[in-house]
Amino acid sequence: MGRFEQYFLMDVEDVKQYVITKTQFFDHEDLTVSEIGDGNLNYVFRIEDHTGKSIILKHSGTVARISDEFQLSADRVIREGKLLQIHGTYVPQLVPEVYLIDEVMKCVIMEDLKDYQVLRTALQEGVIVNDLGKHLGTYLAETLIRTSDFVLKPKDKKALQKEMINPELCEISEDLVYTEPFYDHFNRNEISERLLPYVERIIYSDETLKDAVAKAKLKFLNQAQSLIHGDLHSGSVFVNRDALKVIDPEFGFFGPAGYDVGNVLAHLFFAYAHAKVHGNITQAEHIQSQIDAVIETFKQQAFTILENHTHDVALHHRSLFSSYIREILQDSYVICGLELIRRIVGLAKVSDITSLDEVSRLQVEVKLLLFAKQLIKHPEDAFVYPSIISIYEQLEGRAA
Ligand code: SR1
Ligand code: MG
Repeated sequence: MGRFEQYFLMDVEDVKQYVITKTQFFDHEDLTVSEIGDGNLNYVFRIEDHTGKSIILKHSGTVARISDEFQLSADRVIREGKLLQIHGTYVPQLVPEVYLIDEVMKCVIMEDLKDYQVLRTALQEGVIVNDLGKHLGTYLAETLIRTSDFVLKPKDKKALQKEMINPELCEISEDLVYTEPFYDHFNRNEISERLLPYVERIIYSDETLKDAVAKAKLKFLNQAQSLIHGDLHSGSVFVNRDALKVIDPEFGFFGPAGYDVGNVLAHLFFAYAHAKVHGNITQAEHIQSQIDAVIETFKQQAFTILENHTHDVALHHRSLFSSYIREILQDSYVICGLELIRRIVGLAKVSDITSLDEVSRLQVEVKLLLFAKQLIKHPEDAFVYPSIISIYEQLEGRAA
């Protein structure tokens, strides 16, 4: 049996040999390989030759990098590669090109986004990303509506659902997003001493909030609306001044469409709060306008796709299209609240918040918790304001 015909966890040297042995991307063997992954689960290698030509190889182990409490099948990277290809058929300009999927070695080779940077970093550095909201809104509308029952034929959708079933990674989200931030039953929450009394008052002791979270969790468990990305935070988005690519859909499965929209909104809120603390008003206004643009673009493009591509005459009703989009947005506001809370209370934080000084961090965390709670309990309120930011800003003075 050849060297790469049975799975093992590859290191930098193995990856170099793998690329030389199994692919023909490079004309020679003088390659530099570096591990550049900073995610919680996988390994990401950049392979480059002396001319600057490069590719990315993403590789899964059977244990998550963040903690060996998470034992996972290495097949997740295969699903991720396939999902990138599926979403790529709808929005080729918004995802990296996949060159190879190796089901044995559990790796995917894809386009290197060398000229891009992580959205979270870009927004913290004050970069103005042109059409950020428009690109994200397009990605959301195209991927979520085109994989819904309106556009996919029933048998095709069910076949894809079977292929994309993702119980292990769904369980991580079920626990880390919907349960632990509210009950801490695995003792994995990470809360500073200063924040703890607020979490106890605002989150742990609010039974009405937990009722609303229970309803949202049930939707995550049983609502197979669309083939979602499943982890669409600003570390899963690469940008330069004019373009955007979404990576890392390994948490993807057929779930509630609002899950992706809500994640995008939550992480733009983290960026907004970060910019405000640093007094970068231009950046805060840029982010606010992009939040509004995500929602507007999603609404408009979702409607256009529904109107032009709904195959089932029994579903082709404009009033249904409008109510369907509204329902997705309402779910998105709930998810936005859930994502804000889990990143403040639970495991897996975001640097927009952890990089702040202690006093500002506490103020922002409390304000975001109050905002998140309002979104979860009263998502319909978000339709009343011209911008969802108004709800957050109205909480000024109620924080810490
Ligand atoms: C155990 S993984 C922790 C988190 O990292 C991923 O990006 C997902 O958001 C997951 O919940
Ligand atoms: Mg990820």
